[in-house]
Amino acid sequence: MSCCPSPGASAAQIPAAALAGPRAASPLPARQGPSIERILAWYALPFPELIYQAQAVHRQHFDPASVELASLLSIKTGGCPEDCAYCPQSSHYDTGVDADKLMPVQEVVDAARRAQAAGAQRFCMGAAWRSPKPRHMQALAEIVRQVKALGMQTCMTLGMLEDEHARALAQAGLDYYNHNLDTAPEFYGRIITTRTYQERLDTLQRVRQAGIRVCCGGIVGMGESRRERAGLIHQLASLDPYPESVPINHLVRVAGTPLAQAEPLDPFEFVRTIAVARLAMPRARVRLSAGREQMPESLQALCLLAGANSIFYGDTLLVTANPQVQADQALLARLGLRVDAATHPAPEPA
Ligand code: SAM
Ligand code: DTB
Ligand code: SF4
Repeated sequence: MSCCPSPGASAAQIPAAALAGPRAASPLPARQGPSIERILAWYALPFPELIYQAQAVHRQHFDPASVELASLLSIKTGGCPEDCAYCPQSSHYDTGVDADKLMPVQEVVDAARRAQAAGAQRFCMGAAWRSPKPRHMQALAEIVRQVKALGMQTCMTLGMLEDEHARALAQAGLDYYNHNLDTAPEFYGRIITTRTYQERLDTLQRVRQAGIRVCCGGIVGMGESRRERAGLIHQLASLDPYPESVPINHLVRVAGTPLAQAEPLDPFEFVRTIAVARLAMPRARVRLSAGREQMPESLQALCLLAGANSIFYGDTLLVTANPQVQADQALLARLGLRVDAATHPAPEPA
């Protein structure tokens, strides 16, 4: 990954097509997490001081030598009606990803078994939908039951959910639902025009009400400013309670998407974002998510030092490449990191 001199990359640096939408007013957060000013002050700390503070908080809640491994599978690929400017699976862009149907239950369970045999503790299943249809729910519930029966933690990301969909997934035993806020409210309309920030918040609330743990994070490197990165962390930390699992994705620039030529983010700004997420959400699992394939191992190690304690593990993410399993095993061994039996983060105190 190359380095760009300005940590506060401005929206003017990304292609005009990706900047077509309006900037929206911020929705009111449900609870007051750290203020944007507080978060910006963390971002502005000297790098060693920021890493020290993030490490100290990390160690209060987690063993710093323990990392969680989650494998991903795209159970329904491509042809998505949403226009997310970063996404290779949107039908709005010509990225060479073909649209497919929902995978048969048995194929998904076989893939989960292989991921478990390779060492994954959690199996995350993604579908390129705006939202699942009622006719999909029986197969989805069966997938959750069978993957869980293997002894793996289960996570799904299927787009927006109705109450009854969330309840059906909860009843099947789904451990986590991934639904990202992706960026700050005021930048959202520049990236996605086919849904609103409020719709994302509504689904997150339905997931919580159904009793499913929340996995919610975002993407950096889309041309947002530092204040907008801080705005994302503020929104996440203001969810009530904040998510148990927070994926921080680095944009994977995919040819054919409006963000294919986005200005690269300063790598240290990415590490700062991980550290700030750790400080703002001390008990969450902070997940070093998309973008590792494009990062040197030294940068990944810095992210783990800054408070990340989970990675996506397996040769592909959903449709783009991830580091090879053997390379990750070797990296964990070189860093002296362990993979323990899966646990869920302790709930945030009231
Ligand atoms: N369709 C569902 C949704 O959007 O919620 C689930 C699948 S979607 C691919 C899950 C997440 O993947 C997105 O919210 C985004 O954060 C991440 N993602 C997608 N494309 C990416 C890219 N090119 N680089 C980094 N992260 C990406
Ligand atoms: C998340 O926040 N990142 C994962 C998972 N949740 C579903 C997806 C990353 C996708 C990266 C691009 C791709 O391969 O499609
Ligand atoms: Fe569809 Fe999800 Fe991709 Fe957006 S991120 S285009 S909703 S698959």
